[in-house]
Amino acid sequence: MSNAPAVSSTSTHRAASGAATQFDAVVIGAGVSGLYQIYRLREAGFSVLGIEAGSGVGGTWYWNRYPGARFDSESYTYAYSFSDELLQEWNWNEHFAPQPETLAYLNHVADKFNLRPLIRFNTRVTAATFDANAQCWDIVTEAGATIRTRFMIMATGLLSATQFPDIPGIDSFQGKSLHTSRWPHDPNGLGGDKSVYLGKRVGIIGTGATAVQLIPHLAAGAASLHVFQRTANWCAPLHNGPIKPEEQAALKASYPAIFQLCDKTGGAFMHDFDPRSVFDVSAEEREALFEKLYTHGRGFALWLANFHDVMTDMRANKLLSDFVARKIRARVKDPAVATKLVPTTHGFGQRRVPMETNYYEVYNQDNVTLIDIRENPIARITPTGIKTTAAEYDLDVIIFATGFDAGTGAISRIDIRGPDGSSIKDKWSRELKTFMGLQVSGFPNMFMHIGPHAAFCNLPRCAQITVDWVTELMGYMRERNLREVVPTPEAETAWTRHAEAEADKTLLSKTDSWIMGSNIPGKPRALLLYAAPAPVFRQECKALAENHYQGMQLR
Ligand code: NA7
Repeated sequence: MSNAPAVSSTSTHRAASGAATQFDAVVIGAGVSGLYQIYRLREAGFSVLGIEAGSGVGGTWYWNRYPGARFDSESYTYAYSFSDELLQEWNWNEHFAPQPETLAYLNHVADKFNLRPLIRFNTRVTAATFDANAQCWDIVTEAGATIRTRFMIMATGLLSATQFPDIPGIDSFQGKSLHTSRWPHDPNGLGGDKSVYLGKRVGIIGTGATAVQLIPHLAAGAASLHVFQRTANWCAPLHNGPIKPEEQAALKASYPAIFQLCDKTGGAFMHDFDPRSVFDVSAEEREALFEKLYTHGRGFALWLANFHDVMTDMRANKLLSDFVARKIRARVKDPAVATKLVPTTHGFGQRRVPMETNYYEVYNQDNVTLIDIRENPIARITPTGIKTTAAEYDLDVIIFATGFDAGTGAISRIDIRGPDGSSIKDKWSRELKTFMGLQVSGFPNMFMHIGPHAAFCNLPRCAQITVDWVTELMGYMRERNLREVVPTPEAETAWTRHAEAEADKTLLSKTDSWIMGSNIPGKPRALLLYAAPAPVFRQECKALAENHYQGMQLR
C-alpha cells in the first residue's frame, strides 16, 4: 500500500483513463455508501478510484426513478451525519424525501466534497481476480480495461441486481416493458419519465414495497391499471408531509439528538419497540397503541415502535395482523377485493413492510383491477399483453415490480475469483457465509458495504459504521506495513452461525421473502441481513478493531 497523498483530480483523471493502474482502493458503486467511502479514504490520504455503472452518482436513487419512489426513512435520519456544514446547509422539503430530492442531495454531496473527479462513470465491473503474489486485485471492466488495486470495496448496494420473473413469452411483448429500477429518466429533471404510463393501458406484476409506492401514481394517470398480485403484503401508512419552515429550524438544531437516538435504537431509526408485551396490557390499551401508530405514526412506527413481541411471538403478531386486516377492509369498498388484499401467507412485518399513501383506496377506482395470480397464475406474456389461466389482458405497458437478487446478487454477478481461483458465486450458491457482512474467507482485501449480512437497519446509518470501520482497518494496516487481510474460515463459520441464531429469534426467518433469498430460484435460504440490533453490530465492529482484528489474518 502506498502512503499516497490525497489524490488530486488531475492524477485521478489520468489514472481513470489509463489501463492497468495501482490504487490503494477501488470502490465499486457511487451510491450512499460508496460516496462516503470514497470521501473517507481520500481524507485519510489513500489513493482511491470509484467505479460506477450509471452516468451519475446516487446508486439506488439514480436507478429507481419510478414515480412515487421515496424514502421510508425520515429524511433527516437518512442524511450523512459526518459534516455539520452539510447538515445545516441542506433543507429537506418533506419528512420522507422523494427520489428526485434525494438524488439532488447526493449530487450536492458529490460536488461539495469534490468526489466526482475520483469516479469513473458509465463503467461496469465484470470480473476481479486476486493476484496472490502482488497481493492486489485486478478488476476488469465491461470495456476490457484492467485496474489494479490493493483493496476492492463493494459498495454495490443491497437491492440493485434486478430480477425479472421467469415467465414464458416475456420477450415477445410488442408494447413497452420495463423493470421499476430501470425506469426511463425524465429528460427535464432528476426523476422518471411519466409519459411511460400516462393515458396507457398498464399492467404491473408484483406488489412489494416498490409497487406499493408506484401503483397510486399509475392509477391516477393510466387509462387502465391491472395489478397482478401473487402475494398480498401488509402495508402501513407512511404519513408523509412537507417540512414547514419552523420545523426546519427545529430539525437542524436537533440533529445531534436525532443521530444519538438512531445510535440507540435497534433499526437505527427514530422508532424503538415498546418494552411492554402485547399481553401485558388490556385489550383497550393494546388497540389504542395500534390505532395511534396506524393513524399518526410516521414511517416504520407501526412496525418498529410497537409492542416488542409483535416481531418475536406469532400470537402477539396475530393481534396486530388482525388489526391491520380490519383497516384494509375498512378502506377497500368491495369486500371480495379487500379479502384478496389481506395477506394470508405471513403476519404483519414478517416481510419488509411496504409504506403506503392512499394505496388501498386505489382499488376503489373504476380504472383499477386486482388480478389474483395465486388463484389464476400467469400462463404467458403474449405480444399484446398478459394471459393468465383464466383470462387475457391487452396492455400497452408491462411494468415488472419484481424485485432484486438482494444482498449477494450485485456481488456474485461479478466474476470474483480468490487467490486459488475459487469463485464467490460458487461459494454462495452452496451457502451464504460472510464474516460480519464485511469480508469473505478466501477473498482477501475485499470489503462489502450493505451487502449480504449487512446490519438490518436504516441503511446510511449502518453504512457509516462499516465505512468508518474499513477506513480505520486500512489505516491500521498502513501503519504496520501490512498488505493483506482475510478472515479465517473458522471465524467466518462462527460468525455465520451466530447470524443464523440471531435470524432464528425473529419472525422474519419464518416466511418467504427477498430477505430470506427465497424470491430467487435456487438461492440458499438464509436471512440476508444481520438481525441483531444495530447497536450490537456497532459494538461488535468496535470490539473487533480494539482486539486487533482477532479472527482475521493480517500479513
Ligand atoms: P419485492 O419486495 O421483492 O417484491 C417483488 C414483487 O414481485 C412481489 O410482490 C413478488 O411476489 C412479485 N413477483 C416476483 N416474481 C414474480 C413472478 N414470477 N410472478 C409474479 N409475481 C412475482 O421487490 P420490491 O422492488 O417491491 O422491493 C424490494 C425492496 O426495495 C423493498 O423491500 C425495499 O427495501 C426497497 P411474491 O411476494 O414473491 O409472491
